[in-house]
Amino acid sequence: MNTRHLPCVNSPDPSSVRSAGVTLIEAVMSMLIVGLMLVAALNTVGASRVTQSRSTEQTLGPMLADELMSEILNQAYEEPDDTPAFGRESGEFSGSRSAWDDIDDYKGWSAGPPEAKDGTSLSGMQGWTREVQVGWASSVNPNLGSLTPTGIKRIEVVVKHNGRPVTKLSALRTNGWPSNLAGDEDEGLLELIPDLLGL
Ligand SMILES: [Ca+2]
Ligand SMILES: [Ca+2]
Repeated sequence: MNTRHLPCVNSPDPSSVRSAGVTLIEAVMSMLIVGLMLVAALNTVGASRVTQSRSTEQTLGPMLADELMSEILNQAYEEPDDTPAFGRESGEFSGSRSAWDDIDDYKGWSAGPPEAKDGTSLSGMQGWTREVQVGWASSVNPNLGSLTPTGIKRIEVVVKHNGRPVTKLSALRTNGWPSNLAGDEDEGLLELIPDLLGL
């Protein structure tokens, strides 16, 4: 009769088991620390990019608003060559501002990316949009709107970046000079109100 002897298996050394356990814990802890450091680094990079984007918006937003508002305020208060309409008159097309010659020609206009007066898109301005609203302002309280002509037009330019409003610039322009209101009489400009939105 053959007797088969099983190989003798020694029990693991308890000290080596403890050592392996400690090594595993150290590895896990190291991975956790590295992971936390990576998350912190990514958060820092993200915050830096947001700060950079906000800084760009604070610079370009007012510039774009100022440039367009200056153009509008340099137009006549009312259509000089045709029967005035509160909006664009005949022959003044929305594709180009070249023929626009009075303030309310800009009513409801918007372009993104922003355009020069001849309709040429401004380079490097992807993601930016300019919008204009023109309406009547109350002669009693110019902060309020009016559905009927009052002799005061409110112009509002809003600049958006990636769909988010970042700058609003408002101005009031008069035809004659209302004696009950203060402002720049020579220009017929009552007030110019800059507003950085969401910054
Ligand atoms: Ca016009
Ligand atoms: Ca007009």
